[in-house]
Amino acid sequence: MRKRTNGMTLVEIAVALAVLAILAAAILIVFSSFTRDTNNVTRANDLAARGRITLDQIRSELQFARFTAMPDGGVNADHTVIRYQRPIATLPNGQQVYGVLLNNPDIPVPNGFYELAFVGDLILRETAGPTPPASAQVPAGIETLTVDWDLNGDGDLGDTVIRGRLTRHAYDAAGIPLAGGTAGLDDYLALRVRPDDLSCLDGALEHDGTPGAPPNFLPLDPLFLITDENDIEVANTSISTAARKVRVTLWHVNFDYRERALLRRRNQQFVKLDNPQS
Ligand SMILES: [Ca+2]
Ligand SMILES: [Ca+2]
Repeated sequence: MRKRTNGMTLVEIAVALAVLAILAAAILIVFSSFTRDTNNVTRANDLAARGRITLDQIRSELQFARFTAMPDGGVNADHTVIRYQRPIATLPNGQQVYGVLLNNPDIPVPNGFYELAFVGDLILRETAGPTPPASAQVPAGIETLTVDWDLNGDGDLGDTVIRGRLTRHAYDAAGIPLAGGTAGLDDYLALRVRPDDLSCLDGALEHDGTPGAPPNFLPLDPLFLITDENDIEVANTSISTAARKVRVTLWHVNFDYRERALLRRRNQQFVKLDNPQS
């Protein structure tokens, strides 16, 4: 019988190498899927953090806001724009003057007003999703990305989501935009085209569960909602002393690493109005 040497045969080495290669590949696969998952978690956390920062900014913006004593103060029809004034000076008799304060240097513009407005920059459309009409919130000519996967996780391909940004604009008393009065607040925001009214955008972005037609869609989840003490909506036509808070709901979105899913995060806050509405 041939005596076995202490070393490994060529075949044994080949087998060992093959096993090592398989192990390395397996580790790589596990690691890369772990990295992707971590990547998605990071992206989702970034969205939530973005929401908290923007809510803080909006709170300091709206805390002293007043909607009355100006034309069309309050929110627009689909709650994507909020128009308000802020106190800019106090008269000798103690009365507050409302309007706009332009920064750097501080230039008071009595009776001017601000708007926080959502404006879309990308239409994200599922294959059977509606095409919204052009509007102030969905400017004509912005890109449309049609996808054959479910953006909002409700099991159908019939939804359209508008991704966009939130910008603050300042106007003089006549409604003319003020130079230097525009400031970007946030981007990667998203609102869904309302199935019952394609010219309206709404934050009802999650799992509407309704492949069917309106009126069976999610309860409305608007961007800005003016409410009373009990969190009940105060309609624009009757903004008065009853208005106590602004409910702000932000949806942020980003693609996941495979670009086959939309990561979505919702942040909401009630901003208490410190100044009484008159
Ligand atoms: Ca869908
Ligand atoms: Ca749907």
